[in-house]
Amino acid sequence: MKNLKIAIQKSGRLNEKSVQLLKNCGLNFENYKSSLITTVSNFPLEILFLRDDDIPEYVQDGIADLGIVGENVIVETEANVRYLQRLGFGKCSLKIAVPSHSDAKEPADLNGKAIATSYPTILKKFLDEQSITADIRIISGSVEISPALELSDAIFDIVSTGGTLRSNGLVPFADVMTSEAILIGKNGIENNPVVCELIQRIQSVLRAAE
Ligand code: PRT
Ligand code: ZN
Repeated sequence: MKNLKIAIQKSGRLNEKSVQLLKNCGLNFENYKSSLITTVSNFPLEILFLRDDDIPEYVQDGIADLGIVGENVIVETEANVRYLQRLGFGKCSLKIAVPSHSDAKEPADLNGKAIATSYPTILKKFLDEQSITADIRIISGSVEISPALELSDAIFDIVSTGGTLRSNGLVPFADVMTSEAILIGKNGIENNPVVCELIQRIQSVLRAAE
């Protein structure tokens, strides 16, 4: 039988904890920074190292059977995948924030404002639900600087400690979603015995850490 493939982040905030989780499940593999794929020597699994943004679609399309990625990325890409297990790391929230001097007081005050974000799909859905019409400006990085540059009136981004908001003179305005790393799988893969075994091992690692 062909080995299953799991996609994890190549580098970035989720890489180390994803690697650690798989090692704690007893999987032996080389973790070279330069490799894009590695084989687990004692379990029928290969590990693909990818940009996190690509993981949901790779799993949806079956290029990978499983993936570990932030829920925010799954929701943003609107990929059709199964949530198999919440993993308890990579926790953050996605918030709208405004400059501390802003006169915006409630969500409706965002009508007609420009909001900078790297997560346009999640933001649009929130604004639609609140019947707000705002101008969504898609920026790929350093979103927090855009109000100071007068590129936007507000931002929508990931917040964890809030330090980046504060150092850019921004204050939280609306909580849109919370996120953590999730084990996802392509539809139907949850019945595969190798996947069931991996999920059981992950659950015992998570329980032991409680
Ligand atoms: O290269 P690649 O595309 O794979 O990675 P990336 O640069 O897109 O993502 P990366 O590694 O930054 O984050 C991966 C995932 O970690 C995100 O999709 C989230 O699910 C999760 N996560 C958890 C975070 C944070 N916490 C976080 N704090 N992602 C980003 N941040 C950013 C935040 O946007 C802010 O700009 O960190 C900055 C500091 O946050 P504060 O509030 O602690 O100051
Ligand atoms: Zn990314």
